[in-house]
Amino acid sequence: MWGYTLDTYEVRAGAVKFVATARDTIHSLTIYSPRGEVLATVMLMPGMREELALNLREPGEYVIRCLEFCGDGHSAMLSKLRVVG
Ligand SMILES: [Cu+2]
Repeated sequence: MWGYTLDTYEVRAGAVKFVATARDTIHSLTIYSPRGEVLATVMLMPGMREELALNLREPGEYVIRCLEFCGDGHSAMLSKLRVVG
């Protein structure tokens, strides 16, 4: 409900494609650079498959957050993706 399940939590720097959906209600998949800048956001809806292709060149920790208010656990809805050089 209030979290992300990723196939992997570490990728090599370069082209990364996120393929995502929501299981319960509307959420978003928002990717922040290691410097805290929003790189991209996509709305996730149950039953819909969204794709987001990014070029993550900078090694570091990319935070993934939800920007759609989705309920009690919304503010804790976060994950991290490590990009290695
Ligand atoms: Cu949310």
